[in-house]
Amino acid sequence: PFLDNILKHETFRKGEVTVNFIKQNPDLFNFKAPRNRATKLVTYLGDVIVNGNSDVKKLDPTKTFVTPVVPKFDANASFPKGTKDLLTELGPDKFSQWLKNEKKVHFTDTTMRDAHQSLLATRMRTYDMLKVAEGYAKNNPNIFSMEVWGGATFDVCMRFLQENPWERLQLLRKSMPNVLLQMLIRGSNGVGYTAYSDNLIESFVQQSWENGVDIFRIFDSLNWMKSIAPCIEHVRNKTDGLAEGSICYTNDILDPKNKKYNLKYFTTLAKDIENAGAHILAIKDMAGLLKPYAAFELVSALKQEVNIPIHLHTHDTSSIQSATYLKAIEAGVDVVDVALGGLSGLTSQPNFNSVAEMMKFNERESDLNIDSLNEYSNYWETVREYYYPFESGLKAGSGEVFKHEIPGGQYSNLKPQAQALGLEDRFHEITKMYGDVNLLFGDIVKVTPSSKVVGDMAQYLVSNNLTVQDVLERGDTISFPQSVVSFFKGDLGQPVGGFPKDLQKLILKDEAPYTDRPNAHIEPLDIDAEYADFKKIFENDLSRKIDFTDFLSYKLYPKVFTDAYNKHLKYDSLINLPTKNFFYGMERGEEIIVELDKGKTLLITLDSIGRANEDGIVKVYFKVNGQVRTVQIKDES
Ligand code: 3PY
Ligand code: ZN
Repeated sequence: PFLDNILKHETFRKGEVTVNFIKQNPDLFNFKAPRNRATKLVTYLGDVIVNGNSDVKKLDPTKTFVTPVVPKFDANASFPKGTKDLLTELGPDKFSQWLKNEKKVHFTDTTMRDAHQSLLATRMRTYDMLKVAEGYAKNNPNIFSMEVWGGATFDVCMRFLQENPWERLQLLRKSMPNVLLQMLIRGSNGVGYTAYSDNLIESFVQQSWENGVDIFRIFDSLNWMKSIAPCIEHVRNKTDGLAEGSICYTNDILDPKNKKYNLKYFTTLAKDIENAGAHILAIKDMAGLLKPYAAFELVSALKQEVNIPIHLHTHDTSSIQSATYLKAIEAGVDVVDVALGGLSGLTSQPNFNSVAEMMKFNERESDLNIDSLNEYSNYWETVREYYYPFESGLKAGSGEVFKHEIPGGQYSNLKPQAQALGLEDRFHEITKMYGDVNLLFGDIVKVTPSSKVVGDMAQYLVSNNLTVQDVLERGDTISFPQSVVSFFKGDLGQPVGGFPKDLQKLILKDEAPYTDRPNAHIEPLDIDAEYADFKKIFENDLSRKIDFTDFLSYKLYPKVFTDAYNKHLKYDSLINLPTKNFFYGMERGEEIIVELDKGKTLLITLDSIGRANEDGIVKVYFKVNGQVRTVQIKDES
């Protein structure tokens, strides 16, 4: 590579080389390690063939897969105008007014974010999204927005899928330039589980916008305005995108015994969000607790109280949430969140295809191509099979959600977590305990990350055969999970009505709690200095260019980023590897095509797998574009 750099250097090519040429051109030393991507790719495949993908915990050897059918679209046609074009034309404030004045009901498609987060533990790969993104945006340009980023996807992308979340965003942006792209951001907790310094979140918001996000759905896991408002401000100050502030719905506004989370509470919070500068108000019903008649009351009241459009999000865990949409639409809600049929229902969003049918011939019907939506639903139904190890196992709607109030996204993760703790047969004890812990904590808003605290505590109590009563009676002798201690200290902010004081004492022991913003206890980031240090460590080894977005990934998830980086060094990018092969390797004789870059394609065949030698090394024989490649893999079994 050094010689290569010399030969390519402008001075050299002009024939102007002097004796000081090398000394004067330190950039000659900027070369990357040879990419050798094919070898790295077959090393990955060899690893999975011999040892399996460590993320796949249960394999069904009888499982067969059908190739998904990608609905047709014209690759050469230009993109029809959509909401993104309108935002560019109007700017965020006028766009918000436009939306409020629309008569028809609009739809956000969550298939590429919340749907798989809530059904498949967030494992959906960019590969499967990109197959349909362009066609979907061309065939269905009247969709209000595509939720494609944020929430748990950021973490899972790196942690389990060996992907770069920013690359996913950039690629989806390119494939869907006409439709608004939406993300979910946890206020001061960003896309993490704890508070970060304000300037880190500000930078994150700005980069998210620059890389493709248009709508920022902002919430706080305790509905704390002090965490929501700064994030709305970042969107207003640093982007030309839309700030969508959320009220997280919990409990039941129609329950006369519910004195805390009643209609007044939600309308006051909504007003605060509007006053903080939000362009859209979201009702974020993360657990699917907003029942139809309550939705009518809530949306009607909010329509009176606030002047910005209202966007409703729910999860269909109970299976009655399309009725909630019907009543919300009757009350004038502006946008609802839905997922394409194949990835809808249960802990995911209500079924887009069916809700679109529900609205047919109604005065608020939207201009949708339902036949096309059905084709895409079929695509996702087939793709979903690749992800079978990540299914939650929930087979039918559950009315119990109104008791335990577990968010959809958490529900699909709770079972594997219980399994990992050897508590699979006590799953319903955990869900019941979750409800008990919520009451013990004073009935809090439960959504990431506060929901994780409740989940951790519930699992802890069940696995140690403790009850809520035990906590109250002898909590001073119990050492609680770290997340619980941190929560009671104030690290996630302040819950509605404050912490139960006696319990807080039992849990914190001698530690003192605080009540101001967690960010006040975090030093602002010295971005320039830290970015420079980061580059020194990470810059030159990867085949791709490391940039500022990587720095943000690192600051949010230092260990996860570093692990993903090291895996990238070993395997290079796996983004173009088909999902079946990513999770399950290859079968003998199987041939696959992997497009490394535009126009650079590998035809890979698995010829044979040797036996482990006495050191446990297995030789795996591939053909890559006709040439034999052998990799040696350590059998870890
Ligand atoms: C997330 O924060 O990831 C959520 O989806 C919360 O509902
Ligand atoms: Zn959700």
